Amino acid sequence: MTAVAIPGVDNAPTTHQRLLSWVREVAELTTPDEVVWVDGSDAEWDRLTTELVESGTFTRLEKKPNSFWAASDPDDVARVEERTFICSVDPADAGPTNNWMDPAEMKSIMTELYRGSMRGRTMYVIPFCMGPLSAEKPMLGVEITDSAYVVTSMRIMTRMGTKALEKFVDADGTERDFVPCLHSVGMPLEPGEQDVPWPCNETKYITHFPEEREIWSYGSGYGGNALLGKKCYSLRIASAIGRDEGWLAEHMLILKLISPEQKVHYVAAAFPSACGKTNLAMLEPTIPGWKVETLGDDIAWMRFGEDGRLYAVNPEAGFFGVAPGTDYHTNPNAMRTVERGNSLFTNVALTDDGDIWWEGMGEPPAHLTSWKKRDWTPDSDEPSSHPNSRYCTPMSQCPILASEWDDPQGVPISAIFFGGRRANTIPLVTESRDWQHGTFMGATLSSETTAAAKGKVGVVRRDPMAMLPFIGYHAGDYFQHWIDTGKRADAAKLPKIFYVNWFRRGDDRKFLWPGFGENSRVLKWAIERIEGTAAAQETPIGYVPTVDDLDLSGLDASKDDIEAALRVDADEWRAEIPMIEEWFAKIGDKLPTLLREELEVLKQRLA
Ligand code: SAT
Ligand code: MN
Repeated sequence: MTAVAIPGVDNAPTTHQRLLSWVREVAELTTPDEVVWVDGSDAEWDRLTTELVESGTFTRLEKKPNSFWAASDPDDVARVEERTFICSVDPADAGPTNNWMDPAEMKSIMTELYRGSMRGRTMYVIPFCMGPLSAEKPMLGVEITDSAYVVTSMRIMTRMGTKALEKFVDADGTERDFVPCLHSVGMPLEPGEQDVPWPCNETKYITHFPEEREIWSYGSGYGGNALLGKKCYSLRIASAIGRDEGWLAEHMLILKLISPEQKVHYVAAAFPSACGKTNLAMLEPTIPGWKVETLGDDIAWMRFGEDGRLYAVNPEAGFFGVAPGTDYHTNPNAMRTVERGNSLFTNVALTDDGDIWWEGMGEPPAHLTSWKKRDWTPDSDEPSSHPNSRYCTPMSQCPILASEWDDPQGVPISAIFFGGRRANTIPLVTESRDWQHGTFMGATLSSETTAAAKGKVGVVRRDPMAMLPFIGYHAGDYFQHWIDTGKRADAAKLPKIFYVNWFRRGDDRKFLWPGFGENSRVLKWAIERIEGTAAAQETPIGYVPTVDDLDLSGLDASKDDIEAALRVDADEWRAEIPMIEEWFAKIGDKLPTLLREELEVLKQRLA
């Protein structure tokens, strides 16, 4: 092919040959007007945000420093799971929980979509690193995108630009591996054509090539579809890398819990999208003397340390949190984080004086501009903000950020929580008997669907380890990998696994447990179980506290409600069995025998 003269393509600030040739190849395919190598500087941020204001994508907020409001296309508001593919060479490696297409076939379809797709636009090259830059083996990636919104979001969510690019070539000149992430909104501009505020395409593909460790995304500008360091790299591709290298990439927050005696425990917790991970990560305990610090709100990479304990690192550098429902009561620390500015808000409402507002933030102002860019008043019959609207804000601004957050070693995990959103059956908290039983709990985790993905909300589905849309390979192999992980360590050093449900409802449909800061009572009990100082009852499903085992001092809630939240109802559980069986049948032959045995044990205990 004859080289085309695309301005900027040769201004590469690196000698990394594979990167250079990939960038040139993509530029020749997508034919942008120019190529910009992203450096991550303040000057670049100022230039891009100014351009985004001029193009109508961003509105600068008067009331928050260096912060912007964006409203997406109304059809581009969440992850598109039905358009997400794992293109492994062998379909069996994608398993029953992923969409699969032959990689060569997918590449030929997408190559045609990408052909000329950046015409009239700038192609940005974003070098980034997931996890600390000082890691012995930094986890590198490069996102090529034609969206400046993606560049500014990636600047908040990842360690990127020059400081990441410096890691691409070793001191001795060795070129490091990186994950190529190609993204186009799929809306080329003809000469003179006016751009729209939120370019995207009706046709969408979010595609992963696990063997090549590559990501191709087309047609969406939104969150997990477009910020490819997040779910695509740090969960789908990283889970496949973790399987091969013996570690875990999980959809988990990481928090540091400090007791009144200054004892420290680190907890990782997996919940499906939009089930309160960020709130738990930044929780303000209601029990005196206890403190929580935050290390991450969405993703944890866990590897064994030299001492045989499991250490967690958060690969991200920002929070991409669900806005509605977040306020000074439910999550004061998230509010304080965004108050400091330097944040992006997508699909929330805009106030007349240049601030943001969303449902759950107290009394609504008399007039707002809704996420659909329409006039909105408290009488409007639609919410002002999309239920999956998001704030994107730097972790470094979090007032309770743990000092270890950038430590490449990570932090040793004492407890893993699995949780879902269930109106019935699942008690407030259950402790597993051992790692294998905990793996069973995770593998059978269920939750009602939320607005974080397109589709019906409120349907109970199995969401193993809260990873259903994020496991980058066969779910049966993934469960086996969890079991094997437990076998690689001394049982006493493994984190203890708990199953929680903050969302159980009473007969009146009201939540039985107050949640939020009161969840510290459950954390405290879990830690005391680990330390051997709290009691529990053995039940068919595991160890469950009684009302007397939990520290409920000063809690303003009815004892009956707490009892109902803790109840193990054998009938409800017996009704759960066929659903678990159906789920296991879906996993098929690769379901680990040990999990089938766990199900048999549960059935016997319930009989
Ligand atoms: O859209 S994201 O995947 O980035 C957020 C989420 O669903 O958890
Ligand atoms: Mn998430």
